[in-house]
Amino acid sequence: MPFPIEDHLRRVSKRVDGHLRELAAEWRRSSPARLGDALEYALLGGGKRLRPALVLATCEALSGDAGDDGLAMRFALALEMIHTYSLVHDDLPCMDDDDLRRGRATVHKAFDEPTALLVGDGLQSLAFRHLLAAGDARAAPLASLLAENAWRMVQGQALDMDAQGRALTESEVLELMAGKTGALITSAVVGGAIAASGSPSGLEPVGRRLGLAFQIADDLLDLTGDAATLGKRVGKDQAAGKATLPALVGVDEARRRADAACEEALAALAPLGAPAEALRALARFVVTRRK
Ligand code: GRG
Repeated sequence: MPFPIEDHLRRVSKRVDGHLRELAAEWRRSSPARLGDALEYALLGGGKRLRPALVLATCEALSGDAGDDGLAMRFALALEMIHTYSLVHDDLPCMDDDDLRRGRATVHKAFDEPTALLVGDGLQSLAFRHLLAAGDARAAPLASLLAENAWRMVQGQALDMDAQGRALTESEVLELMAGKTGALITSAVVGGAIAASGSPSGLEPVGRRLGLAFQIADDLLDLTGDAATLGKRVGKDQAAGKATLPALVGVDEARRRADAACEEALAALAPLGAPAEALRALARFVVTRRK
């Protein structure tokens, strides 16, 4: 029987949303009202919660504690806060200038630009504060992992901005993708492993393959998906002349590479057996998703 990935993601989202709702309520009590409202709006605006799901499934695959009170959940929430900050900042007029995210107004449209900037800044601090409050020796290596990969994401974004209006080579595009999107996806898998066993457990290449597959799938959705399902504008990479893998090698070859990256990840996960079932289903979801 196929793994019920949609149900699984719904269950993870419900757990993650519950924790984020509680945290947002706590921050609202101690923040200026507009900032508190905007933090809550940004964090609870839907989203697939794919990164938290990857953290928890990796932890489970290695027989770690993926429960609500465990370190893996704490890391999953911190990672989702960093991901949310990156989306809020990326949507700003000085970056991608988007009005729509997760099917509703972006934070700077629903509030204002300075508030959106502060939401992103605040989420960076709050992510590390939440993770380091764990009182667990593994929180420090997890914080280092998150800091390193959030920095790699910023570098990837800078490469993307430098590339506007100029042709990139394939290796430059791959480097950009590995930073902008791959870094946080890789940290989800590695973080889940560290929370479970104290070490990356050889799963970093799996994270990198999934990061690559995710970004190619995202670029393909931008070309072939529809705005109503995706909850964001489509066709904007092409309109902006952005260097993406599908633009460089064509849609069919890009699809083939995403599938190959997914297959490589699945092969590496095969020895983990039944406990890695959810993680393997998430790997497949990365390339089959419609949003
Ligand atoms: C501003 C420092 C800084 C970085 C921005 C996130 C990012 C880097 C750029 C966003 C542009 C973009 C759409 C990249 C493609 C990959 C990506 C991060 C897609 C959104 O992630 P999903 O699909 O989003 O997991 P949800 O809404 O489901 O959480």
